[in-house]
Amino acid sequence: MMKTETINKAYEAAKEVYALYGIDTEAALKQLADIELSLHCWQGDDVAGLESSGGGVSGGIMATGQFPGKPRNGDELRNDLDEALKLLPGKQKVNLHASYAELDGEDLGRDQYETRHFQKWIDWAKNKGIGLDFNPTCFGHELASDDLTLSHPDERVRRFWIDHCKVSRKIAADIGKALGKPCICNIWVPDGMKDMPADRMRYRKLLKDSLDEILAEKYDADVLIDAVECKLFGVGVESYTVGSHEFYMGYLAHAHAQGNTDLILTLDMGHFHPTETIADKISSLLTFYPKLLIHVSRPVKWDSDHVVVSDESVQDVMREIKRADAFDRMYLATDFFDGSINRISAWVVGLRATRRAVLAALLEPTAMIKKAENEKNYSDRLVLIEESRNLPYNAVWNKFCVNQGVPAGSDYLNDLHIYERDVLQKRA
Ligand code: RNT
Ligand code: ZN
Repeated sequence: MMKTETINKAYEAAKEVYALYGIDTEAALKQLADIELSLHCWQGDDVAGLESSGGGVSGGIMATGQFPGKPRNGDELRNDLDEALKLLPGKQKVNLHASYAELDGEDLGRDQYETRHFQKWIDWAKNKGIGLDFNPTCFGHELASDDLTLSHPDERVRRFWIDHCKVSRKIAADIGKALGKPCICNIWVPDGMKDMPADRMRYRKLLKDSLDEILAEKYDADVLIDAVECKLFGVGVESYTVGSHEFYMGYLAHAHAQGNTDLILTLDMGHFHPTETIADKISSLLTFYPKLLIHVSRPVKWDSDHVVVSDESVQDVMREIKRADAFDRMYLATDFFDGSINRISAWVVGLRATRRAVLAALLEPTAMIKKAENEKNYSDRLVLIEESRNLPYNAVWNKFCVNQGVPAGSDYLNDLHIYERDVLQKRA
């Protein structure tokens, strides 16, 4: 266990160093406490969902691993979320998928889901004073087995998914109303093809028509924010993705021109070429659109959705947001799934890494670096960028944990071990 006294001493020293760079660590701690991260529920059960039939992944995404103690119902999943949330400093929301509906034996299709099927989630969130986000689930279903949903040429299949997305928006809006916080409803469809399509255009036109219909109904931005998530490829759908980056860039321009100016784009860190990062895209999008949703993830050689750690790509994304002074224009949501380790540890590591990267960015002496650039002092700029990456932000992070009443450093391991022994192992 780290002693609070040690943490405080290290913090005071760090504070002095940062002051030399014109950075007020107290202000950064305050700002960090207010930044909301949306914790994805689907890490908790390898994207299985709570429906009695179907569920699970398909459409190019995959969760692997057999770590014992996977939750068997909504109550166990919420219990696990409670445990993770206890170990996370700062504000969190929880991000749901439609496949986490609790139908209690009712035999309904996803196109017939209603808000009442999420009542337990709403009550749970209300009780905790947190917001919820939402996603239609256009995968893990027999009608998604062609890897085509909103762009399916069969009108019956396409209709099913259109209706599913429509009810999802309605549910999301009700959630936003019930919790007094806008619910982000993010549409991602897996649609694509394993091998070279002969008619790329056809599916893209169908996807556009489907989205037009889905998004036609207006909801108040106080309760619902719609987002669309682009992608490059998935396993089994390597040759063609209908909803590519260019497709959704175009769609966004189209929607905004039609007056749907609340629609936002989702950039998932794993959805581009393996050497391409999303950091550079942020300022481009913010030049034209007021807000942006980011799926914080860690692709390992492909969109593998590994648990987020403090690597260069996450740091880069957060630095770009800081440099654009845009944390208030950003919705930050995590998106990864690893069933090979304690699933609660995955949440805690990933969310803490994300928030720590936000902190490191807030502490960057951006004004100094920009000044060097404005004066065309590019060597000074490089020196400052390099030094600022190695400033003692972790001492400030530990102080943040103490302030927020959660274990600092890796001290939360003990809590995880106890929960694993007392809860997870008993689920066998
Ligand atoms: C898939 C997308 C999408 C999903 C979740 C489950 O590649 O990233 O966001 O991971 O909706
Ligand atoms: Zn994603």
